[in-house]
Amino acid sequence: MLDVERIREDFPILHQQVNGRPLVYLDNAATTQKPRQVIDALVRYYETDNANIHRGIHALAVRATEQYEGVRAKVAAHIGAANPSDVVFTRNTTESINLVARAWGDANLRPGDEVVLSIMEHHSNIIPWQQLAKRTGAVLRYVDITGEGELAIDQLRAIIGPRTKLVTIVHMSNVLGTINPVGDIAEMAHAAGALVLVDGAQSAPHLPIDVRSLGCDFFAFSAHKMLGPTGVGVLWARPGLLESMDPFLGGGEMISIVRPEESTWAEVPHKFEAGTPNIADVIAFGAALDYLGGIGMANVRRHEEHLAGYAIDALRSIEGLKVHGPLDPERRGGAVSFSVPGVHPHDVSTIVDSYGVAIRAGHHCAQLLMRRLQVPATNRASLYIYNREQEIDALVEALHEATRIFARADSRTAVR
Ligand code: 7TS
Repeated sequence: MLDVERIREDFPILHQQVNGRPLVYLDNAATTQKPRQVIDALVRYYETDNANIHRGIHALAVRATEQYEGVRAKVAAHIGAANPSDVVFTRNTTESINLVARAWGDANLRPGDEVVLSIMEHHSNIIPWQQLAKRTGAVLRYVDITGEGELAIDQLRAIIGPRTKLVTIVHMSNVLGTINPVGDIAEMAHAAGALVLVDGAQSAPHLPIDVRSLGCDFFAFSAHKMLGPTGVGVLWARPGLLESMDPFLGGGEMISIVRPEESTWAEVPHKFEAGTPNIADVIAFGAALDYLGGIGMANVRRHEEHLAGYAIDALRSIEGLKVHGPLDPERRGGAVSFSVPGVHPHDVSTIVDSYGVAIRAGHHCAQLLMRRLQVPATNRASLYIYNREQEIDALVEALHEATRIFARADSRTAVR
């Protein structure tokens, strides 16, 4: 088990009162808080090493370049990738997916080709494919979920066929918490000659990841959901794939030789990192990876599995409350969406906020899933390494208060 109290000492932001109560931060699926080590790395870089990278041969440029490239190697190690050169830094998961849609999709899809995705995808794994379909005449095929909020795997098996060129699937749902069997999905897709993109925005922060055993072709995630700064994303591609793709953006840093009419490209991954990258935040992301590595991702997972089970049981003790997604913590992560009967999700969040508890209300950028669940929005509590059982208790106490307030309001309306 994690020493949560010890971990909490590293997060300055957690030690504050909100609305007169200790802050309970349960919006980690949106973004996580940053430990002092990450904040210090940012400050240290700007105070001692700031320079542009991959150019200039002065000492600061060399130090900045070494640190930036060192983080690429750390990312590769963190996700079990064989080569740092298969890791591209982007701005976020969204940009990583758009990069694949443009640089791979435009060159490889023809009218009638199929892209298979699920209705539990985040908009960032839907919209780029809709745009690609418009450009190329490709067709999107959606896989449904089961009543338990798991991927309808038999339907997926039936949909994948000779026209399938890409299966693009979320590893862990940001709404349902569902963990999808991406290893099995990759086998099915590859048997049909299709590639597989895994949206790892919610899995990379919470599960041990080994891209080689997952068997996928692309893996995308964001630093800010795993203790790192905003503005840094990762796209990993299977060895050889990036070489076969044309660049997404053109400009400085990504070229080899520039001629008036035509130019040649730099080696991968630099071919995909046009312009000055987010040097400082990439370097600080390295401190986040060190931090998670120090804890161990298996320990992160164990902690969250326990806490998710605790949260689901505690939430379900509220009469009529519905938890969406799998109830078994072994089959899911710590993003727990729920609906409180008779209270709009935004009202729930506002009341809970008055207790110092930060949760999210809304469609969570998953409107297709909301429609399938037949709800306009949900509330969502999402967990991380610094959360404790007593914070779940604070949430549940605040939810009881929300239901009491709305029950009173209802009875007043009924009298009138
Ligand atoms: N994919 C999934 C599964 C996500 O949860 C998110 C962000 C993204 C992609 C996009 O990540 P970005 O870093 O490019 O924005 N999810 C959420 C969320 O659930 N609440 O706020 C952001």
